[in-house]
Order: sequence, then structure tokens, then C-alpha cells
Amino acid sequence: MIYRFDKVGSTNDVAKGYDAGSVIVASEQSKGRGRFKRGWASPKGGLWMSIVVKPSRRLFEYTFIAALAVLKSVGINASIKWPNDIIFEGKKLCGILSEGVFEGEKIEKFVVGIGMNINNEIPSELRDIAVSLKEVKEEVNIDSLVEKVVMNFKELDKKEFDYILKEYKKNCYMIGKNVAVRGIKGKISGKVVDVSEEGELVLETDEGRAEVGEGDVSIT
Ligand code: BT5
Repeated sequence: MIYRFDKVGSTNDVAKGYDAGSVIVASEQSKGRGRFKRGWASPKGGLWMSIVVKPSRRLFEYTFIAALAVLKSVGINASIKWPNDIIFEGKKLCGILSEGVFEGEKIEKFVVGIGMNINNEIPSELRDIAVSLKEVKEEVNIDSLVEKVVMNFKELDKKEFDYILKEYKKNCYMIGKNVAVRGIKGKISGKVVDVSEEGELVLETDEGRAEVGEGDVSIT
């Protein structure tokens, strides 16, 4: 069931109050969130949505599924930047924020937030790093795009993890690139050689192989 709102703080927060299978869509967010408590610009004309799922897979698998669902739905030659971005010609088209909802110690459900620049203007401070679908293709109907994303998400969710990982890696343009990853443990540099079964970015560094579980990647 798709629930549509005009303006909310964050669709991820609204989604926490809904059952698995629900999809929350808002025309605008006043407190859109990225990872690490960063803000997410969410003006009118963009696609700001959250899908509520049962935690039948690991959280990062849903991020991978959402990335693939978006790629399949937008019909442009975009690719994945590990772990949660869809990039077109070096600029961010879409970001994904997957979060767990706990009841005490127990994970009750997951919320998979997808934010995509579609027909919206990109705020001036983000113009060097962000792009909209309108700029690279054409204006599209948000409601039908939401339906496409949800349909592709559900189809992909039926697949085994091996398939998801293989497709994710095929579409992840970072493999083979020299990168620096900034995370909570500091900075680590190396060549990306793989994405592991645990969803980590695998680097070949001067000190040997290293797996990175989270962080911001830049190509060096
Ligand atoms: C993300 O975080 O990329 C996850 C964004 C998830 C947004 C969706 S919208 C629906 C749902 N409800 C929410 O509240 N959130 C989710 P991260 O990798 O941390 O990237 C954040 C950074 O992206 C910011 O620090 C900016 O540099 C940049 N940014 C902010 N708004 C953007 C936009 N509209 N388009 C492209 N880049 C943006």
C-alpha cells in the first residue's frame, strides 16, 4: 500500500509507524536525512520515499536491492557508488538510507529510504555534486516512477543474495578504481577489488587486503 503525503519531516520517520509492505511517499521533506546525521535536500518535484520491510535479510542487502531497483527504473546509464548512491556522470542522482526499527533489543522492521532528484531544482550549494533526472533525460511522472521502483524492489527481493551481489558488483563503477574511504576509524586508501558477502568494500592497500564496512568513498 502506497501512502502519499504533502510535506513531512522525513519519510523514514513516518514509515517507522507503518507495517511491512507499506510505502511512504512525500512531495517535500523538511528534515530529510542522509547517513551520519547529514541533511538531505528534498524540495518539491523530487522522489522522497520509504519502503517498510520485514527484516528477512541483512539491512545492507535492502540497500543493494534498492540501488538496483532504482537503476532498473530510471532508464539512464547510471551506476552505483558503494554503498548507497546512484551516480550519473560523477554526480549524485539518488541516495539510500536503510534503518532498523527496534522494539527493545529486537529488530521489528527495516525502513529503506530512497531519495532521488527528478523534476526538482538542485539547490545551488549542491550543483557541483548532484544531478536530477530532468537534467539528463526528461521530466517524468513521480507517481509512476514510485510504482516502478516498488515493483522492481519487490521482484529483486525474491532473488537469492548471490544474484543481488553479482548484479550490484556489475553495476558498481568503483571496482578497479583507486579510492580513499573516510569512516569513523579514519582514512584508508587502496584499490577496490571486490564487494564482500558482508557488503563491505574490499580494498588492496599497501598493508594488504582490507574490508571497509562503512564510510565515504572518493576516487583518488
Ligand atoms: C544519503 O546519505 O545519500 C542518503 C539519502 C537518503 C534520502 C532519503 S529521502 C527519503 C528518506 N527520508 C529521509 O529522511 N532520507 C531518505 P549520504 O550518503 O550521507 O549523503 C548525504 C550527502 O548528500 C549530503 O551531505 C550532501 O552532500 C548530499 N546531498 C544532500 N541532498 C542531496 C540531494 N538532494 N541530491 C544529491 N545529493 C544531496
